[in-house]
Amino acid sequence: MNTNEIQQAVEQILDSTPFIDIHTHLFDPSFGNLSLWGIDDLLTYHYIEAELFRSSSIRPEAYWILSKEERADLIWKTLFVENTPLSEATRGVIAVLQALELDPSAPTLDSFRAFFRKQDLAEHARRIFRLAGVSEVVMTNDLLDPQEQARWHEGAERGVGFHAALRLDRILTETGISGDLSHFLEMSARNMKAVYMAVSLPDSFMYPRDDISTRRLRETVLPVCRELGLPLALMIGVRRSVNPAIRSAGDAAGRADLRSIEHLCSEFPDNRFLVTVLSRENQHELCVYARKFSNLLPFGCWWFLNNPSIVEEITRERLEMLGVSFIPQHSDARVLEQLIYKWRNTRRTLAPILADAYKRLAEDGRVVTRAEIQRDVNRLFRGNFEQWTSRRAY
Ligand code: FIX
Ligand code: ZN
Repeated sequence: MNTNEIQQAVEQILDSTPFIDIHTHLFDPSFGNLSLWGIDDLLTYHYIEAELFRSSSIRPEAYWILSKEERADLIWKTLFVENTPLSEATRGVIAVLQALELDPSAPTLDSFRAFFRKQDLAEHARRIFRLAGVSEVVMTNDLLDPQEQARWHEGAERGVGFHAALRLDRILTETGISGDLSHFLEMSARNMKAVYMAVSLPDSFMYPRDDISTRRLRETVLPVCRELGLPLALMIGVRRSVNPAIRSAGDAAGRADLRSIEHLCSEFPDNRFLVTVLSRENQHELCVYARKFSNLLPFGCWWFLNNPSIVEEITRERLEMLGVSFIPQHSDARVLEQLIYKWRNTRRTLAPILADAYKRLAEDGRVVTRAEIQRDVNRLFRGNFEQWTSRRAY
C-alpha cells in the first residue's frame, strides 16, 4: 500500500471495528434509575459543571439546590449560548446532538427533552452502541452501594453488552468491614460475572506500606483475583475532593511513585494488572514498567488526559515503546450518549497516529497489508482485553 492507501485503510478499519469499552460508569438499562442518559444528564456531567463555575458567577451552594433540569438549563445558557462550546466536554455534547439528528444550535432544551422522552432505553442503548462503534462496555460496580446491592440480589436478567467490574475503593480502605472478606469478594465476583476487579488510588499510594490497603491487597484481593483468574485494574493518581464544594468536579490529579507497580508486579507474578495513571508525568515510566513486566497492561488516557493533544502524545509514546501490547483508550462515560463523542474523538485522534506508524514501517521496507492493520486494531481495542479476561474461572 502507498501512503494514501495506508491512511484510508487505517481510517476504514478503525471505523468498522467494534471496540470493547473496558471502563465506564454506565449501567445496564435493567439497573433502572442508576442509568444516566438524555440531555439533562449530558449537560450536568461533572466535566461540564467544572466549566460552568468558571464562566458563571453562580456559587456552588446556589447551583446544588436547583433541580437537575434547572442546572441543565443554566449550563446550556451559559456555556452553549453565551459562550462557544470549544472545550472537549462541551464540544462532545454538540457532537452527540448532531449524531442524533438534533439541532445543536437550539436556544433551549425543549426539543431535546421531547426527543429523549420518546425513547425506549434498551432500544436507545443499542442505537448508541452502534453510533459509537462499541460492542460491549464494562460497568463500575460498587459492592457497598445499597442501590446496586439491591439490584444484584434481585438477580434480574442482564442485557448483552454490559459486563460487570467489581470496584474495590471502599473495600480497600474501610476499617468497619466484618466477616470473611475473601469469601465475600469471591461470591460477589461470581454472582456478577465480573471481568476484573478495580480500584482507584491517590497519588500518594505506595505499595508496600504498613497500612490497610497493603494488607487487603496482599492477603485478600490479589489471592482472590489469582484464584478466579481475574486481572486487577489499578487507577492511580487521583486527588479526591480538592474542592469539595463542587462535588464530583472537585477531584484533581497528582504524580504518583510508580515503584508501587514494580513491587506489585514482581511480588505477584501470577496476577495480572491493568494500569492507568492520571498524571501526564507518570506516562513514560508506566511504559518502561510495562517493558519489564509482562503481567502489566497499560490502558486508557484517563479523565483529564482524555483530550486530543494529550491522547496523541501518550498513544504515540505507547506505540513506540510497546507495539500493540496496550489498550489505547476507555471512555469513562457516565452518561450513555457520551459513548458517541468519546469514541468518535478517539478514532479521529488515533487514525493519523496509527497511519504514521505504518507509513514509517513502509518507508523502512516492510510491506504493510490491510490484514495486518486489522489484526493490530483488533488487538488494541478488543483482543488484548479479551485475552486478559479469558482465564476467568466462571
Ligand atoms: O474513579 C474513576 O473511575 C473516575 O473515572 C471517576 O470517578 C471520575 O469522576 C470520572 O468520571 C472520570 O472520568
Ligand atoms: Zn472512571
